Amino acid sequence: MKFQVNAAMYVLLFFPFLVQETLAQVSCPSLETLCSTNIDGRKISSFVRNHKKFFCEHGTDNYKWIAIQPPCTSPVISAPRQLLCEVKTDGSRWFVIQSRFRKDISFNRNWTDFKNGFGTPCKTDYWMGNEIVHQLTSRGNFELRIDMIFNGSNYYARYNNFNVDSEENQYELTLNTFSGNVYDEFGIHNHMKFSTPDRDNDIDDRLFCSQMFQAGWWYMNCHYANLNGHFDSPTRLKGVTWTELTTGNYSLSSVEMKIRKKN
Ligand SMILES: [Ca+2]
Repeated sequence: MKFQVNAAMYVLLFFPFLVQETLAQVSCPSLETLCSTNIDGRKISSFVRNHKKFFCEHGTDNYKWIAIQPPCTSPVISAPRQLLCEVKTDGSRWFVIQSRFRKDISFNRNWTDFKNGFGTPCKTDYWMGNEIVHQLTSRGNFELRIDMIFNGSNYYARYNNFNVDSEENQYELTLNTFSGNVYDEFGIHNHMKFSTPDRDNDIDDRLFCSQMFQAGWWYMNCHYANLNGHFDSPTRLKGVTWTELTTGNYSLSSVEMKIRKKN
């Protein structure tokens, strides 16, 4: 009798968790809220609570990033992979789409690499991938924030609307409604298509900006912001530039681009 009572209590206590786990394995909840978390990054949303996560330390002051491997594939995540969330800045909940401060991997890559993404969250510099950014930003209204460090000072640029169109439309960029503590050097890239060293989508028939600067980016003819450039390149305009800060001659110390679904 005692055994039966204990067994019944066990089922009552743990059945909801069993159901939750089972559902998580067979369904794929909305990924737009994947990065939802509190400010210190320790309590993450119910969606990811039981799934693989890796905390990335940021100095000694708690965590800044969490890498999360979603439990399922979907049109947004077509293959199992880790994604990077930023959980410290301005209310957190950011998907990191570009992270460059380790300076350990090249951004001189082809269309397929930029489409699928490259780098390992928490371990190397990182490009989330144009396809997943397109899939995410086609599922709601997203904002973009760019955080930069130059000469020891912090700068940011924010766009209240951010969208990347489909591959069929060459991952065309849409962004507007700027704010920040720098001059808006990226806004002029609005409506540019993405170019890589093996695909010329810039707006100048005489130039092949991606080959000239050996990076994938939304080049026009060619750039005012070159955030996928080469750190500390000796070649003018080839660096990781934000023209107002770096001119064409220097590189930012670090840059991070992140997006967040607006409520
Ligand atoms: Ca061209």
